Amino acid sequence: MRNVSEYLQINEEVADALAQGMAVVALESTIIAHGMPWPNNLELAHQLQKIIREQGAVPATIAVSNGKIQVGLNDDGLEQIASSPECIKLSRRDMAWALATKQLGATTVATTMMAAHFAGISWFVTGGIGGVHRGVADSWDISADLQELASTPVAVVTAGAKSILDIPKTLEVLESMGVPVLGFRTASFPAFYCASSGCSVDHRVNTVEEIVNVFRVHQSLGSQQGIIVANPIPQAAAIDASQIESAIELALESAVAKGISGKQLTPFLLSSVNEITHGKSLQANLELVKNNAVLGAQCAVNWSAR
Ligand code: PSU
Ligand code: MN
Repeated sequence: MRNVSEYLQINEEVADALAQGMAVVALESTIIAHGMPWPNNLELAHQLQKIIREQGAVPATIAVSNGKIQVGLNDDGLEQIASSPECIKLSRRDMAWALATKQLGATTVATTMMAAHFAGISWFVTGGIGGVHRGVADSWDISADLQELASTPVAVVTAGAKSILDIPKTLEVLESMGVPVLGFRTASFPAFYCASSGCSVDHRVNTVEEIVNVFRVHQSLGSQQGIIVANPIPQAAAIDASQIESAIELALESAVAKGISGKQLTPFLLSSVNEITHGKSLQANLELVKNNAVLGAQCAVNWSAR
């Protein structure tokens, strides 16, 4: 019954690179479609591809269209995702429906991991992962990203998680599910806009070689989990913790007042925080993703060289 290839469209450049064992880096599209405003989103999408190429790897931005999981968007594909209001945010539960009914959809961390694994791509660069939301006891809102990290062996390079989430609970779930959380040159789990959340990572790693070795051993053990490579935002781009905390509090209050929940919540909070900080958070967001693209590409290149 299983026939993934029927629903997978890998572009020629990515397919060639994979066939030759060259470095490939997956990129998600929800960050473009629902995480950032136009036209910054399209500009970032292009910049990420350029950064990854400069490091010697091939970028593969992932999305859904025409009944296929597209692995490796070209310029037209990127523009369509960045500019189409009808583009749907797809988590794992949405994938079969979106493919069967030929929706235009953007992939989250969960579905980008899923697609990368289908395609044979081991490295994935994003901004922030989803996690356990604040107020989880009432809402039961836990991102499907965590379940995917528990069951799909792809390495995810991230600037941690935003404090729109309950970071201690997010880390507890990752521990329960056996997902290694590595801090790149830090012992603290980064909080997206801030270099530190005040929570510890499991293990600090200081070099690309160390990251790659850990993931290699992880795979040798037959582990089904992904791993998290937590890469703090560069200091020059970071936002003061108290400033971002008050913006997040306001955004959360506004979400409650407007009755926003479920899959709309994360995009709503992102755009509210952007408004409240007068675009400062967007600037930080752009810088941290680019920083992750450099590290993710370096890991992929090292991974493929051996
Ligand atoms: N966190 C961010 N920026 C984002 C997202 C999360 O700082 O763009 C996106 C990612 O695509 C992530 C998704 O996988 O939101 C999680 O959404 P949810 O909480 O609905 O699972
Ligand atoms: Mn959710």
